[in-house]
Amino acid sequence: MERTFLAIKPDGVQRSLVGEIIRRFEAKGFTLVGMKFMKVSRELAEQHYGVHRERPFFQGLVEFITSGPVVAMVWEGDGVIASARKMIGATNPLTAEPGTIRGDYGVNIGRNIIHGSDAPETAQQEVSLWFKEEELASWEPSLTPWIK
Ligand code: FUP
Repeated sequence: MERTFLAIKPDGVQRSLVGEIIRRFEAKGFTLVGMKFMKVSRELAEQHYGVHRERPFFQGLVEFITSGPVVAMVWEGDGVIASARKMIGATNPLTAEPGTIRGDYGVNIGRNIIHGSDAPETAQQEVSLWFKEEELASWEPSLTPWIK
């Protein structure tokens, strides 16, 4: 079953959007298989955003993601990687459609509330960067016959 990595960033936590965000993915029919509330180390932040290392916003991004606790999660479901990206919306909240998380709650590109893996390879890398295998639990929700 496909899995993706999602993280509610420090601004999402500070703005009390944790419940609302989890609610959306639960209501959609995806299954939560791992979750932790944690402060991100500089090392983890630099690894996670490694592709942006040379970009001008990199230092600010690392400062931001390490500035307060985040909610790191793994979600499972058919097409969950692309579907979660749609539910999250465009990187820049100004262009994110209403109805998406960033479109509904985001204002600034540097404070865009949530991260979601953008492709199968990055999903796999990010899940194993943030979680140990024993921190993930596969289970079958009783809704299964209705949505799968
Ligand atoms: P996304 O996959 O939508 O989270 O976006 P990217 O991987 O392209 O960017 C990662 C993060 O870098 C974004 F969430 C916000 C930040 N960023 C900026 O601050 N400025 C930019 O111009 C682009 C990205």
